Amino acid sequence: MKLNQYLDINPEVAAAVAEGRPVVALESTIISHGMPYPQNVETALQVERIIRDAGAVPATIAIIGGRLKAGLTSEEIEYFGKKGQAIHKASRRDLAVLCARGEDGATTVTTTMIIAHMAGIQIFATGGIGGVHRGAETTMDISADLEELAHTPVMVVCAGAKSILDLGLTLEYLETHGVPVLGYQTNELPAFYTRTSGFRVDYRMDTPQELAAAFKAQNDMGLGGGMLVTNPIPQEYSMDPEVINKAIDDAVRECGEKGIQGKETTPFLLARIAELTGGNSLASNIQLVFNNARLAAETAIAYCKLG
Ligand code: PSU
Ligand code: MN
Repeated sequence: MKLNQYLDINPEVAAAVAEGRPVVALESTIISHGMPYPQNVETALQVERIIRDAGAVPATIAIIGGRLKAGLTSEEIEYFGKKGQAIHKASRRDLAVLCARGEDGATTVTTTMIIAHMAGIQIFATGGIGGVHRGAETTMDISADLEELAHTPVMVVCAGAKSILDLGLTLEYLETHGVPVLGYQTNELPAFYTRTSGFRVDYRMDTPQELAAAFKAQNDMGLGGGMLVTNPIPQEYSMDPEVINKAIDDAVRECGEKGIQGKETTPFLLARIAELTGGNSLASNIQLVFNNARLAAETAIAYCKLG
């Protein structure tokens, strides 16, 4: 494998990739900007344990001192969790400058996909992706995550999209850019905190083997681009739609009133929704990440078996 001069692959991850063993990438913006300390660090460490217990190697991805890192130590995870929003939230546009300046960066879905691909990792687990924001027809706020899914061949396992986004427009965008949206054991796009949204996915897949086979076909044909797996939150942790939708509507309205824009929008909404639901949304968020980590590990194992 040809490595670029900015990339450091943790030795355990490098060995697994070289030997064709399963590896699951994890993002660091969810740690620094997606959850409060200390739950962010506890969750990140537990997610790594779940992936190991399932038989795959975790690779949490971040930028440290201008180096692209595939695989963090627990001390590094603690550092990202403690620094929180003081860390630069790094999207595609930030990579070059952060590396040239030797700075730290928390990787979003976009930059985690980029670095995972550089490191030879194909499967990535997270909570939620960015998408087309409500009101995007005037703000043009469309997450770079969608563009990255269109171009970079990494499978992203998420719990669907939150209704802080416009779910219909997000699906339209993914369709235009040729990104398959797969429902795991469901025909409906899950809405992150709830199992249903009223929107249909492109295909229902019932096993990790089916997911792996679809991704293998896409890669073998050289179609390029990623694949989005949407895995519903387990029933016992899903939220009452009325409660969560009210909190989301209130948070979106406050966001507009405060004039919050750009990269601050998603972290503001996540934190405000957690406050408005008395922490219930955070508890659900943590459980759905665990659930996605398990499915991603099983899919990575199935993918490796395809050779
Ligand atoms: N959704 C979540 N938790 C998160 C994010 C999204 O439930 O932590 C983060 C991810 O890193 C995602 C990013 O890639 O927010 C999207 O930000 P933006 O909307 O600014 O593109
Ligand atoms: Mn945005």
